[in-house]
Amino acid sequence: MAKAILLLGSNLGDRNEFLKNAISEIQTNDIYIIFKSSIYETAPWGKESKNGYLNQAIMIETNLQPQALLEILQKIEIELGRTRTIRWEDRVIDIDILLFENENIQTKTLTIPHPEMQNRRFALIPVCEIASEWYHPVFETTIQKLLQICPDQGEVKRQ
Ligand code: A4P
Ligand code: MG
Repeated sequence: MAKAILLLGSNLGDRNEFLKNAISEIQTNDIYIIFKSSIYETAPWGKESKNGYLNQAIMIETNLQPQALLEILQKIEIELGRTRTIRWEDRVIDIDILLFENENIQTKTLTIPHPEMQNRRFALIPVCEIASEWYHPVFETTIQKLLQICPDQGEVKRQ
């Protein structure tokens, strides 16, 4: 089985409930959860919004290939009520694949490692809690090191 790191985010509605429901849906789809980070209150990144985010990282194990995993995660987003409109728009649930083993993937639908993770404290801090020594295959260093050198100043507080 392959290990991967996912990042969950919500900034609309009952945010804790959306994270909880996303995790239980993920578990019913042949995806096994090994570690869950704490839930973090994070300042909106990239687009002005009055709604703060909750973010949580999970480490999973799965027999699925990355593209199949993405499709299942997108199905779960839709089941939970996600509608896609504008990029970075407020959302009830977003599930991104940050890392998949030490794979480097670039297709039309999938970029792994996630191309922005190194620029986002809201991603690096939760991941660091559960996988600080995970080796980033593009930057060839650990998540902990990426957090140390990350210039982002966005607020990230454990809930
Ligand atoms: N896609 C490519 N690579 C991946 C990947 N590794 N994981 C494609 C997931 N999806 C990937 O995503 C758009 C397309 O990205 C998908 O169709 C998929 O094929 P989306 O979820 O539909 O749209 P989006 O999330 O609005 O866009 P994007 O660019 O993925 O935004 P991000 O990077 O997810 O950022 N601030 C805080 N504090 N916390 C947040 O969680 N999230 C965002 C959204 C902005 N600001 C935030 C947060
Ligand atoms: Mg997304």
